[in-house]
Amino acid sequence: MQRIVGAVDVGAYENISDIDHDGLPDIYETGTEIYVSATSTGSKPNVADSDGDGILDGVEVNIHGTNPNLTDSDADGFDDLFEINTGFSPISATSTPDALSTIRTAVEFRFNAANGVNYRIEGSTDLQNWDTIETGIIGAGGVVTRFYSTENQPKRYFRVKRN
Ligand SMILES: [Ca+2]
Ligand SMILES: [Ca+2]
Ligand SMILES: [Ca+2]
Ligand SMILES: [Ca+2]
Repeated sequence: MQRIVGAVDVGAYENISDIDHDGLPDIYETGTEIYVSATSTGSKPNVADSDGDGILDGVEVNIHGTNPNLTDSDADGFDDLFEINTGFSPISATSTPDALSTIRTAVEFRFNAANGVNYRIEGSTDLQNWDTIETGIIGAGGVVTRFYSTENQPKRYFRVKRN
């Protein structure tokens, strides 16, 4: 069979062992915990996510270019996965998530609670079905205030009941 010089010879990889199924051949995973190159990664051949940062060794090496032995490849104080998920570079210390802050409006829920009375707060998405959000609130003859984040929060209706 004629070989094509300069192209990936898929046939050569068909029988290469990847025990932990992380996308890196065992022979590339040297287990030294020191990354040298994509074919000498320092990662563990029997652990799919050597540094435990939530990204497979092969995905770190071949897709993100991050270090499979370090949770924070660029040492900027944020883990690789968090940087990737927030759109920052995990391999550039000048691209760092603490440059970003956001403002989000929360719900402030207030009710007047009588002295010594036990209240519970319920929430609903549809005004039909109500779930208990907090129970055992003992009134002190004044206003009770709660703040609820609106992030990933489908409940837009709140009410209070005496227990
Ligand atoms: Ca591995
Ligand atoms: Ca990893
Ligand atoms: Ca990593
Ligand atoms: Ca980082």
